[in-house]
This record gives sequence, structure tokens and C-alpha cells, in this order.
Amino acid sequence: MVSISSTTGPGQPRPTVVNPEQRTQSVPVKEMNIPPTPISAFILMGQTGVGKSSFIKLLDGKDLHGQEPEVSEEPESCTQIPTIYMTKLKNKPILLLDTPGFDDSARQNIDILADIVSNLHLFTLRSQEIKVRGVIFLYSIGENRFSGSQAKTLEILKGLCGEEGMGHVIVGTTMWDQNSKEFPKQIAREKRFRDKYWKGVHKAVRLFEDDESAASQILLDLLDLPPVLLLVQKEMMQPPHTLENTTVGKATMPNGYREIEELKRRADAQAEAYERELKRRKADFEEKEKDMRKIAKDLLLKTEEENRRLDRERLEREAESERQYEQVRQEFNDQMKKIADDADKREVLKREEEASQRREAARNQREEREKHDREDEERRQQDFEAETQKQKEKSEVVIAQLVEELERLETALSKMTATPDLTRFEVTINAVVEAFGFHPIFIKAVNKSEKVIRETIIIITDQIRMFGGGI
Ligand SMILES: Nc1nc2c(ncn2[C@@H]2O[C@H](COP(=O)(O)OP(=O)(O)OP(=O)(O)O)[C@@H](O)[C@H]2O)c(=O)[nH]1
Ligand SMILES: [Mg+2]
Repeated sequence: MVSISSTTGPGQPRPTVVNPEQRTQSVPVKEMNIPPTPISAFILMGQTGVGKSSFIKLLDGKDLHGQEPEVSEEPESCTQIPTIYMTKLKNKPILLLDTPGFDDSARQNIDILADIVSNLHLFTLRSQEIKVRGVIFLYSIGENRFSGSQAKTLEILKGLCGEEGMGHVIVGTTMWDQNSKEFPKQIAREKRFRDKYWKGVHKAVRLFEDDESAASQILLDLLDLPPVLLLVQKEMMQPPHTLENTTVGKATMPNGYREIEELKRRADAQAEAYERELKRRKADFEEKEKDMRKIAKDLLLKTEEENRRLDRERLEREAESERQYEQVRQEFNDQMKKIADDADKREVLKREEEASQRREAARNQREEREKHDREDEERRQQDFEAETQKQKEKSEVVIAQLVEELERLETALSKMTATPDLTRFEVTINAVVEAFGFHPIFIKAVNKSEKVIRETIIIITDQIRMFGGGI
């Protein structure tokens, strides 16, 4: 495939659909070694597996990298994208545009067609260098039925070429079984198809397997014709230069495709709407998030303030509690102290009471004792008095005896008075007087004490003896 964008200039028409993936894999024409004289270009078309790549390979076609086309026996498509190959025919360079086969998939057909048209449009733009000489439409004669995809392929071919262009188409029938009983059937089929489907083509030729000369002859036959501008090439030169506005584009873009395009357009519009809505919601969300953050921040600040206030109140309450506790404790201590004091006082009073009781008891005891003592004293006094009385009585008896004795002594003494030494008698009397303070004569009258009397008796007796008197 050829990249259109690399060759189109300002104001130049552009095809509409070019598969970008495929474009990157294609070989840009400007990079190919194209000779100064216009090069003839041929387009290979036909269903998958009919032998398009084999045809090019047979003619020794090589791509930009010198690679020959890939050929596959698998039923799946081998050639995936339109690819340009170069070769020589009678020593003149030619371009062969290999194309994938069309099938029932509108989407895939459109993509393939878009690539083919891109290349054809490029050929148009470079018509001084490249001239389309015709289309080789290969058809497998082995197919006994004209399938839907074959019909679609033929329709695309006609749409591409237009009536004039179909005159530059050669149908090459492949897959002949010359040595088989099928061969006659194939010939009959060829005739039937030629009459029914291939009307208007330049010719239909048989391409037996590996028949290089037949392949070359096809190109030579086309080269005998003048260069042609296929219908799609002409249409693509007209504004708006879009595939949808070409005959083949309209034919190939069935309702399904348009619906797909419409759906795609709607989907894109919806995606854009979703994008816008998403942005709006995102902005809305961000706005709300901002608000929420602000609210959360305010709430946080309020909560912190509230917490601080609660802390303050708690501290105040704790301080108040502490103060009350201290007060209660103080009151309690005071009460305890008071109770203790009262208890002490009571204890003191009690002790005083007990002391008083003890004193009272002691006084009572003492009084009792004194009473007893008094009574004892009285008894003793009485006893003493009785004893005294008894002694007195006894003493009186003794005294009486002593008085008698004394009187006898006095008598004796008086008798002694007749003695010369009266002085001594007087000394005795004086001694008695001095000793007792009274004269012995008055003893009886003064004191009848037994002791005095006895001592008086002793003194007198001693005096008498001293003076030699007889007692
Ligand atoms: N019997 C027979 N086999 C052929 C003929 N031409 C090609 N083949 C074989 O058919 C198979 C497919 O050939 P390709 O050249 O890859 O077919 P194609 O048209 O390029 O297929 P796509 O690239 O898939 O579109 C290969 O195995 C070829 O060898 C023929 O004329 N007769
Ligand atoms: Mg192929």
C-alpha cells in the first residue's frame, strides 16, 4: 500500500479511509525506484485463495525489500493488505498491486477497498509516473457455485472500474483441472460465468497452474490497451474526495456500514458527551469535594474548639471537684479533729469523773477510816479511860499505899527534924521543891501521881538514909 499523506500537497484531493495500521506496513511509492518513463500498473483482484499472489510470484514480482509475495495453501486470507510489487515485462518495469480477497464482512471489505482506493488515488496523483493499465480479476473455476462473496467481489470490481474501466479487466480463471473429468464441467462453468457475470470485461483467459506465459500474456493484452482512469480514480478527483461519495464506496458501504458509521458517529458523540459529562461531574465532584473539605475543615476546627472548651470545662470541673474535695476533706478533718477533741474532752471528763469518783471513794474510805479511827479512838479512849480509871483506881490504891508510905516517911522525916542537921532536911525539902515545884508535904494535895509520889518517896528515903535516919 502507498501512503497518501506522504505524497499529497495542499489543495490535493485525499481519499477518505486509509487503514493506519496497514499504511505503516505498506511500501511508499516514492521510496521505490521508479524509472522516469510512466510505469504501468496492474491491479490483482479476486477472492481469497484464487491465486493472486501466486500470479505475481510467477511473474517474479518483488516488493521494496526484494521479497516475493507470500503464498498460502490455507483457506484463510494470506495477503492481508494491498501491497505493491515490481517486476519487468519485456524489459519494462511494471507495478503489480496485490490485494486481499473480499468476503462477506462489510467492515473488512471497506478497509480493504479503502486501501486499494488509496493506492489508485496515488497512481492518479502521480499519473506522470504511474499509469493504471488494467485489472486482472482472478476467479477459481473450481468453484461450481457463484457465492455471495463472489457476487460482492464482482460488484466491487465493477464499482471500482466503471463501465469503461471494465473494458480494461481481464478475468483469469485459475484452479483448472485439465486432466480431470471436472475439466469439461469447468469449461461449461467458464462459459456460463462469462455470459452471466463477466460481461463487459476485456476478456477472460484460462490460467493453468504455473503458466507464466499465460500470466505475462494477460499483462501484454492489457498493455495493448491505452492507459485508463478507473471510475473510482475519476470520482476521487472530485470534491469531497471521499470514498463514501464514489460508486464503489456507495456500493460497498451498505446500510450496515453506514449504520456502523452512524453508530460510530453516535458512539463518538456519546463518548464526547460522556467525556463532557464526566468532566462536568469531575468538576462538580471537585467543587463538592472542595466544599466537603472546607466543611470537614470547619467541622474539624469546631470539633477542636469544642474539645478545647470541653477540656477547659473538664479542668474547671476537676478543679472545682478538687476544691470541693479539699473543702470536704478539710471539713471532715475538722469534724474528725472536733470529734477527737470531744473524745479527748469526754475522756478528760470521764477521767475527771473517774478521778472524782475515785476521790469521792477515797474520801468515803478516808471518812470511813476516820470514822473507824474515831470509833477506834473512842473505843481506845474509852478503853483508855476505863483502863485509866482502872489504873487510877489501882493507882489510887497504890497511891493510897504510897501516901501511907509517904506519911510514914514524913513521919520518919519529921522525927528526924529533931536532929541537928536540920539543914539537910531543908536541903531535901528544897531538893523536892526544886524537883517537883512543891513541898513534899503538899504532895498529896498537889499531885497524887504515883510516879511523883514514888520519886518523892525515893528522894525522901534517900535523904533519910543520907542523914542516917531509920526508916
Ligand atoms: N491447483 C492450483 N493451485 C493454485 C493455482 N494458483 C494458485 N494456487 C495455489 O493456491 C493457493 C493460494 O494461492 P495464493 O496465491 O496465495 O492465493 P491468493 O489469491 O493470493 O490468496 P489471498 O492472499 O488469501 O487472497 C496456493 O497454495 C497456491 O499454490 C492454480 O492455478 N491451480
Ligand atoms: Mg495473496
